[in-house]
Formats: sequence, structure tokens, C-alpha cells
Amino acid sequence: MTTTRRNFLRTGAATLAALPVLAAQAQTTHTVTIKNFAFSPADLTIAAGDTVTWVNDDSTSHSAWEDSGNTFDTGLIRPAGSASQTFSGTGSFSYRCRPHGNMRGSITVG
Ligand SMILES: [Cu+2]
Repeated sequence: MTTTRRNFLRTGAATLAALPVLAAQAQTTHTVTIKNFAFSPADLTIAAGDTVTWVNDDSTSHSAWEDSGNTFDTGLIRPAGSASQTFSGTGSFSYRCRPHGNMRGSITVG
């Protein structure tokens, strides 16, 4: 079978049209559980566009506060509560719980 120029162009256009769908499907929500005064997983690597949801399984309020204070701050998450943050750009972000500064974690956006 001969591939005509017209067929080639049609195939190429179909491939390009599928790309945004693939990009949308690649976005993932990751869960970080807060329990016993610790983030789990403490260190998490995600892709740009992904969302991290912190779920507080402890009986006291916690937060996830990026160290520089400029990238994200969930504010206090009450027991059984959760907070989410979407990371659009790449980078490495260390964070801590504001009331309990020894609770530490990191998000690496690759
Ligand atoms: Cu805390």
C-alpha cells in the first residue's frame, strides 16, 4: 500500500491532536499522610502539573509550609482534614509543619 501525502498529513494531525489528552492523563494526585507527627512519604518526587494532597490522620492539627514561605503553605489542617497543592513548575521544595518544626518533608518536581 502506498502512503499518500494526504494520508500522511491526516495521521500527523491525529497524532498532534492526541497530545493534549496524553498530557492531561499524566497529571496525578499524590497523597502524603500525616500520622504520628510525621509526613509519609517524607520525600516525594512528582511530575510538573501533579497535585499533592496532605491528609491529616493525627489527632492534632498540622500544616505543610514550604521553607522559604513563598511556594506553598497549606495553613493548619485539622484532624481528618486535608489540603492540596498543585505544582506547575519544576524544582525541589523542602517543607515543615509550622507548629512542629521538626516535622519535615520535601517535594521534588521533575
Ligand atoms: Cu505538625
